[in-house]
Amino acid sequence: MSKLNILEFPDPRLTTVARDVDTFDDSLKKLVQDMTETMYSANGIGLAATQVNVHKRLLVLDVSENQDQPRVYINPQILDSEGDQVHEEGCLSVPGIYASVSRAENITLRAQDLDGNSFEEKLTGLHSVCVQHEMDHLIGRLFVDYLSPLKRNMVRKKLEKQRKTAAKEAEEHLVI
Ligand code: GNR
Ligand code: NI
Repeated sequence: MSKLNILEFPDPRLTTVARDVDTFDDSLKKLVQDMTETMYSANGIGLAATQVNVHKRLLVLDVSENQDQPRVYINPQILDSEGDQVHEEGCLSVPGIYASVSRAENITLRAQDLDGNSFEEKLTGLHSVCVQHEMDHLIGRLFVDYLSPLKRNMVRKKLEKQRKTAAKEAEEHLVI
């Protein structure tokens, strides 16, 4: 298993639209294992392939309390959605930024598993939020795209500042 690098906003590669997975082989299993390890190690509850610069339609998540129920959804499709919910969201590609986003409350999802078998699930609450957040990544969309351009610019500036501070600290450590 290996940990993968997570792309960060405003990296243009995060705007790539992913393509369907059509080969269910060992390299797909390895990718899912690596994505799951990357998600756990970053303390995330979900990860889309787009975030690790793989532009295929798949996502992993684990919304269980003990972080011991990893799930994978390949070629996910929302068949039906109803209701609304507002949830505070964060994103491993937009570190340290949180904002309320309105999404469907319940979704009926069709996806494939690692062997290519199709299944359907009805999802609610955080599970539903997380799948919708990840599916947005697969079409090149981030939760900050729901904010006003002004707020999105503030996010960009804050991340730039965080990166500069981190780089400066790394340099100082080197000098000392
Ligand atoms: O770790 C994550 N937490 C989270 C919280 C609320 C709504 C969505 C998420 S997904 C996010 C991980 C991530 O960036 N997935 O793409
Ligand atoms: Ni995200």
